[in-house]
Amino acid sequence: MKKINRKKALITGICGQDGAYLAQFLLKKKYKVYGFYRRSSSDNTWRLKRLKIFDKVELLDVDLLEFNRVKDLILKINPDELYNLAAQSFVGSSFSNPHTTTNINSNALINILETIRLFRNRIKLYQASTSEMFGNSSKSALSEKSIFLPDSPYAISKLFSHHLVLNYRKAYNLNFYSGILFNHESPLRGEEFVTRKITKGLIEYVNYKKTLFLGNVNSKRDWGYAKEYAEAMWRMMNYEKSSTYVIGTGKTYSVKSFINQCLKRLKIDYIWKGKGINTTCINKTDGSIIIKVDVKYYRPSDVIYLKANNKKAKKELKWSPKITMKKLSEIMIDSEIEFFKFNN
Ligand code: NDP
Ligand code: GDR
Repeated sequence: MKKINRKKALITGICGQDGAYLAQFLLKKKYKVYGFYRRSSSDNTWRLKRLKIFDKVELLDVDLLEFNRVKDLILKINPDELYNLAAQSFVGSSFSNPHTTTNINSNALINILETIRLFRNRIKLYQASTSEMFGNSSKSALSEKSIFLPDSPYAISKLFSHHLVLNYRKAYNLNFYSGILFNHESPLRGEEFVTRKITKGLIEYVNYKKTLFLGNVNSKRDWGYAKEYAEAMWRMMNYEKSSTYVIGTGKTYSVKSFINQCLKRLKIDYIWKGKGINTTCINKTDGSIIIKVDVKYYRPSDVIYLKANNKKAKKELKWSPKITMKKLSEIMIDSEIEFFKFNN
């Protein structure tokens, strides 16, 4: 029988939201999938299990700051495509943990870049860049040519890595890609990010009448569906030449609008009262407080408006998102209800 040569992909941060969806997508494309993850005493592989792919990927426990281990494993696996997704990805936490954020988001990347440059320069690399790099630079739709004005240790660490990838691509003629992804969410989103915090919090409100506390509900984000963004990463890596792409929906909504859609899905009649730190969302039927703003969740500095210009990705990658923010809120609320039933 003829032996089929499966393409090999290596994903750092495979246990995160994007890592799990990307692994699922690549397995469907018949790739052999390897993942670097960090060993933990509590289970951090739940997303792979929920997607039923835990036993289909090869997991390797790696400290990404250990050059020799990173190098040896990359050489041994010899992947066709390497997706660097591992990160301390929570913007809020980067203010209190700037060292950790910089170590994993910036310094660890150097081990990968040097390994490819020195030993395996045919490996394609995808770097997970972010719309946070734009900061509050403009209220226009942001493209690959827009100005960067990072406003958090997280955004700064990611901008350093973005520039490093561009520098290695140019200086050493390497197949390096940078995806500037705008916010993308799903039922697999970490619970501290605002969309998931809202869907989980509202289900707790429905079941226990527990009030949900949030920060600035007027921030606007360009929210897409993570599953569609995993495909964009792959399309990028398989485009004819290495480049940088903005990936987003081109629409922006406030945190409050996302909440409103969730409340509609839950058929709760509500009213917003007050402004700024005095904002509350009240249940019109029984007067209970559904949401209350708490200054504790405000950031020392925050990006207040982000909207993508995705024309380049649409034209060159033929990538176009289909899931709207309304649909996304429905997917997340419905999944949260199921998840709650399953666990209670
Ligand atoms: P997650 O936070 O869900 O996943 C990040 C992964 O990195 C987790 O598996 C985490 O491990 C791992 N990680 C964190 N610190 C370390 C460390 N010290 N050593 C090894 N692994 C570590 O993020 P997403 O999946 O949402 O995002 C993927 C990438 O894309 C990130 O780089 C993020 O910054 C970037 N990005 C994300 C966007 C989004 O909207 N989701 C938008 C733009 C960019 P563990 O599971 O153990 O915590
Ligand atoms: P973000 O996502 O910072 O955009 O980074 P997050 O969901 O944390 O915040 C979005 C906006 O909501 C406001 N907000 C709150 N945020 C959180 N987490 N918790 C709250 O209680 C709350 N209340 C209001 C925030 O202030 C902010 O304005 C995400 C991450 O995935 C990054 O890794 C990625 O690079 C960017 O998206 C694009």
